Amino acid sequence: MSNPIDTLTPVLSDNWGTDGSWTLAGYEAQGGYRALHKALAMEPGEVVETVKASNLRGRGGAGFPTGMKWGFIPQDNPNPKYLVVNADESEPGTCKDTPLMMASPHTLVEGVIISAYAIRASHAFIYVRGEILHVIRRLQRAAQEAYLAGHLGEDIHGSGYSLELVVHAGAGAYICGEETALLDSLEGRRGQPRLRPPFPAVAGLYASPTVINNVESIASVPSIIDRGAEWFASMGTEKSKGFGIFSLSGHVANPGQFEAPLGITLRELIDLAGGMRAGHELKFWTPGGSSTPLLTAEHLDVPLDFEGVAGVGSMLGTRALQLFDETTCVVRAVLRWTEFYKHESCGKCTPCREGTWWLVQTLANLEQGKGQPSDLDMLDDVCDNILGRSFCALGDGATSPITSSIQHFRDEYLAHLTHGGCPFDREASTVFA
Ligand code: L3W
Ligand code: SF4
Repeated sequence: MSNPIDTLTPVLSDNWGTDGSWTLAGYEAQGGYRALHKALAMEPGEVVETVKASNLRGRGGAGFPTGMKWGFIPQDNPNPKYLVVNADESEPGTCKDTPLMMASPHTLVEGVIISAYAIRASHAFIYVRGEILHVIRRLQRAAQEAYLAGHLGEDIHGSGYSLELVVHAGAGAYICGEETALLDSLEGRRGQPRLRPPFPAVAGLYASPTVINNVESIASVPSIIDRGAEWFASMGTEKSKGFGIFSLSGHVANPGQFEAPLGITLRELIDLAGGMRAGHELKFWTPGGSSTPLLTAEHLDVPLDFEGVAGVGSMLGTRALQLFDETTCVVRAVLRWTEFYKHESCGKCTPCREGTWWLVQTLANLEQGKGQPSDLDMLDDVCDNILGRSFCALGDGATSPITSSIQHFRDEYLAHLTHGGCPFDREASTVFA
């Protein structure tokens, strides 16, 4: 039988756990900044073409082709061009960018310099979730080291290309992970989504052409430049190329991050994580955080790529795999997530602002034994009035756990009515207890 470890492709996580991996010396000892020198010897357009040829797709949830997004930057626009990294990781269950930035901040900094060079940006920003001060400090230190080594600043390594990098701390709002709310926040305003189009590539930060990419997307760029587009595209599946960091949390024996080719299955990943916790079985899971519809044990062999997960009615999202065993009450789990969306709703549009409030009231009533037989229809109806009618993806995401859990676990919802509340023993579950 093959060793499950053979399925791993440690590229971004290759130096995690090595001594001083977060220092410039530690990173350079492992070949760090080699790709930057290679990129600076190329024309910016060649760098864009290489990333396009690799078929790298955005790692922040939506999977939009990275090279294509860079290609949308209008180079004839006289305004400055900006690169912004979305490091506002806050989707429930998502914990891939934070360990990457802690263990190897220079992978991101090197990716930023190469990507900014490709789109001819003179300023780059890393917008970091405000609560993770330790990460902000580590990135600031890495940027400082990169300046001192001449990787950043004026005339980088005599190439004639100059770049300023700012590490910006957010203030702890989930909505600022939405790209246009992030831009408002970066400009010093309250973070609320903007109408798209125009997309940021045309009118983004300070109304100028702006590329916004997720941490993992940008961190993948140095390896693509160093090893080539073909190498990257040789991994993964037909339309979802390369590797990704899969975060496993919840009822698994060894939760953590596993870097593997896209298309790996949950069954293989559970194997890598040492199985479910002893004596228990998988009941439901999220493929990409709580904004992606729940799946069940029936979906253990679905290829975890953009197409495979969409084929069973969900989304790959951020590969935040949260696993729950049979001790977990799905209604309670969904209530907790919905409380999160209600709290984080920015209030700009009525369906999400009012709808998430109604969803929490209805779920809480069911969970506490005060539900009505009409509540399930009410939940479906409210979700129907949020989905596709909200201003941004937060509203849509709030409905995902509810509609998918009713689809897969209708009987469990009904049991809350007949039992007069939650029929589960909360002590038995270590999650959402
Ligand atoms: C130029 C066009 N650019 C699209 C760009 C657009 C954006 C990217 C993807 O949501 C999802 C969401 C969450 N010209 C363009 C264009 N673009 N058409 O492509 O855009 P889009 O609208 O497909 O997605 P999005 O708004 O970026 C992201 C889901 O990810 N998600 C959330 C993760 C949360 C985090 C976090 O914790 N920070 O990442 C998880 O599944 O629900 O559906 O750049 O500008 N014609
Ligand atoms: Fe704000 Fe929610 Fe509307 Fe998005 S969907 S703009 S988070 S109120």
